Amino acid sequence: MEAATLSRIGLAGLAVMGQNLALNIAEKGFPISVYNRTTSKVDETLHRAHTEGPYPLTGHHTPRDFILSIQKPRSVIILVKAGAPVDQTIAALSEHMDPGDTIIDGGNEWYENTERRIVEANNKGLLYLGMGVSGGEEGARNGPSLMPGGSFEAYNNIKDIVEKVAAQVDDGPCVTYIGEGGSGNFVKMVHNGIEYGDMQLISEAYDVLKNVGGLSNAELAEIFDEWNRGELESFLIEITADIFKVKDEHGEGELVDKILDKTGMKGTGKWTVQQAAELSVAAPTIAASLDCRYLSGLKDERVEAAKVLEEAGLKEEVGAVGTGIDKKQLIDDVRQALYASKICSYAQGMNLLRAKSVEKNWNLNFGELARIWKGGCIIRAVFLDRIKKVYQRNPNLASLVVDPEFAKEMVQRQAAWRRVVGLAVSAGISTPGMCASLAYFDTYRRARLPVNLVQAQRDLFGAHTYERVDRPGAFHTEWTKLARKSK
Ligand code: 2AM
Repeated sequence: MEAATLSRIGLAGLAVMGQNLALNIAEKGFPISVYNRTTSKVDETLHRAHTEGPYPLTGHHTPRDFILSIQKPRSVIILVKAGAPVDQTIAALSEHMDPGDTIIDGGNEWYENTERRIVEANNKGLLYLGMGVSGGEEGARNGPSLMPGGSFEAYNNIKDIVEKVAAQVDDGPCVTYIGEGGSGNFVKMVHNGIEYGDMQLISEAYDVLKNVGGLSNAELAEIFDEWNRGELESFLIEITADIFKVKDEHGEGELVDKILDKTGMKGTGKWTVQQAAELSVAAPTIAASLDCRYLSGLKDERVEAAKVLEEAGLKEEVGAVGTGIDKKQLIDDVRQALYASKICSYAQGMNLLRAKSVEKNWNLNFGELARIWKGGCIIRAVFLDRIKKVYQRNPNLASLVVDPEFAKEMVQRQAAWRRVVGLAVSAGISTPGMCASLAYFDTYRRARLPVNLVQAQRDLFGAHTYERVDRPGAFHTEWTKLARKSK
């Protein structure tokens, strides 16, 4: 084959994300070779490249043909199911690759798997990147947010491609070299954890507005549209407004009311919470969103619990709380509660990233992370530009909560935030995300917490010792003896 006919890059794994990313790359003018274990998907992709294009895309039915069709040093993106399929695909492809070639895993992979594969690839002279890809099907096709980590040399080999393929915002393409090792996967994992938090907080805002405020779907659509023109402007608020507008084609009313209240999930949110615990970082809003997904899964138990507790005399307080409510005020309060809760959730996510960056020496640039999340990805939002600027001003900021501008916004919103949470508690409408954010705020901002008592208890039953506020050293007290003696 003549050099001129070789592709610039290859992509293996042509499920939804793979197909769309391949077409995006081809559309940007980079000749690409594609491959999939089941060859019908190769032909499907070829067909799309022809009808949506024509774009410079060639299809290959064997790993060998596929690899040999790419110009050296080769860069091959793989987008197959995380876990064993990635190892199997690497084994099938790397057999035909040469030293200096690169494998880029674009799946939602556990970061330690990437770190293992980096070592395995290096042993064969291959370079490796673990690249988080966010934006779903639409993002992959028209501009995702990309989080590549691993070999810097490998990143430089594909920099021109990923910078064209990624979503474009006012301050550049939504891609940057994240750092070494599995940092790209880790950052994508935390992005997903933050996404869980955002979605949970939005669903709570919906719950309060619907069940305490009595808002109809039409009113909710209007409010979310309005919110999307202000400080909450974001992809998730925008799509939420759209969801409320869709009628049910099988019956009366809107489709949203017919959807079973049971959430699916694929695991990145759970990993985020596990990592937070592992690193001793508090991430209560993200944890609350995960717990809520678990509880939602117990649909049958919940239906039963509702019955049992009603028989036990539990009365719904929603009606009582909802009467005489000032709708306009409630809507404005919920908007403010949502915004303040969101700041706390992002503070948790960023602090988790910082803890990991310190542990692994990744040297993560938080301003850059916020910047590449401004477009393409699911959490994209105007508010991320603010976070970017905050970290540019002060890369060592202890928490978003204490950035002077965010601090002022939280203080301005705290009365509304407390009203919404208080109202929800009285009405028996659970708002675990908003409550977790508020408790996080109230715990973090207090110079003195009641854990002096916890320390005393630990010292009493386990002689764990305690420190004093007024003198240095570790102290132990014979609490029981002294207490009984003084009686
Ligand atoms: P398939 O079409 O041949 O099933 C999402 O499932 C993507 O991962 C698909 O492209 C799928 O290929 C691929 N995939 C899943 N398991 C795989 C494996 N063990 N080896 C290669 N590709 C795999």
